[in-house]
Amino acid sequence: MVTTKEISTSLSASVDWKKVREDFPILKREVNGKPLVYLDNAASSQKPKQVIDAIVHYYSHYNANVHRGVHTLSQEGTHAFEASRLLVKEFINASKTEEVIFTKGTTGAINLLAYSWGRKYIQEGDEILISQLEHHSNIVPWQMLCEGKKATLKIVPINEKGELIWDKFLQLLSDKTKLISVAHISNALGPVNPVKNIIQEAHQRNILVHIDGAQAAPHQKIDVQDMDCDFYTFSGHKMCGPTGIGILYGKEKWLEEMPPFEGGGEMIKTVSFEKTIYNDLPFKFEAGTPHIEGAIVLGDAIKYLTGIGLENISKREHELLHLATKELNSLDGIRLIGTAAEKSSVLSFLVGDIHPFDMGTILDKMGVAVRTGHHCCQPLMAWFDIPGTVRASFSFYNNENDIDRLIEAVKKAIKMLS
Ligand code: 7TS
Repeated sequence: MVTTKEISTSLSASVDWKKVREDFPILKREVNGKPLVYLDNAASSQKPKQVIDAIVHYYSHYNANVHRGVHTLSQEGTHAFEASRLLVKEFINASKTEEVIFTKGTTGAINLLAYSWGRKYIQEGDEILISQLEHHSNIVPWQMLCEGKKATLKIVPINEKGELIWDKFLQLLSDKTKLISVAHISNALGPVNPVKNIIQEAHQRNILVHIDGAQAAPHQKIDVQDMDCDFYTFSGHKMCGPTGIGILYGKEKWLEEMPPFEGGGEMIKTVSFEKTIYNDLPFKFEAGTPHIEGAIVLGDAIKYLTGIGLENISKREHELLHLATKELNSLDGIRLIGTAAEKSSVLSFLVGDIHPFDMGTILDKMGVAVRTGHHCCQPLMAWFDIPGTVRASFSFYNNENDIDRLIEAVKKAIKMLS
């Protein structure tokens, strides 16, 4: 099998971004009579033809259930499914494939964690620490857990730039803190959190750390061993893969101790009415027929991304972010929300008192797709005391022309709405 390392090193350092863009058929379509400018990558990425072809190939050649058939199709499917798990393991530098659990997505993975780990380890009076920046997926499962357990959810505050306030974070750590669960990168504003420092501080106090990597895995090299996080979660659909598939990474020692989340086929070794013996990792957490196509094709998405190189992707997206920030800032009345020193390719903004929905609707009429609203971060919007933002989020397949089109559309919208 080809490993991600081999793919990365076989490529030259310089990337032909024009050619890369050609891989995305959807970028050739028109919206409202204008060529599409897709700047909603933080919500979901587009898919290259290599990924689309892999879906067709799976259903045309070896569609069958996995881990249960002696027949050739099932064996081929099982092989591809487990080969993809190996690719994920390499992609995040986990130490074992047993530490890689296929889930429905980041939301599914966090719910698994809250339900399984949380129910076992959280007791009355314990505290779980999240931040003001979190996506609802990294708030509500912990709220539900705390409610049931009479535990407390504590919130790390942020400053005006959207950065975590380090001193306040340290002050919130106590003997009662059992888990810290924070985003690697904020989806609404783009700041990159100092996750390595957070993990170091937490581990000195025997606190476990979950990192929500939904917005980081598509954009930068992830190394869970170097980071030393206890759990890491992310979604396939944000990184050129299919929807409905995601990953829970967990250190083996924690996953071993955790009880299963869902019961059913696949997660058992033997079942009798007297006693059921659960399966080994990772299958203990994968009850029922999995999203086979999703898991396999996530492997193809990983091959695609590592083929370009995560360092190259990161660099390109930063170039686009800097250019767009500069251009947007030159317009009158622009208020950027989230100006952290270290940022990912997300640009959230408001213009005067124009409502984000009105701006988004006009941009769409001009073929420019952005997200508007609270971005599933209502507590964050409440902190800034705003109804939401207009969010342009960039991917490596965007280009300078997309930025020109965004700026032109925002200018027109300002004229129409002011
Ligand atoms: N965590 C973060 C940081 C996210 O950005 C998202 C999705 C999730 C969790 C949930 O991921 P899912 O794949 O399980 O849905 N973020 C967004 C967004 O910014 N716009 O739409 C979805």
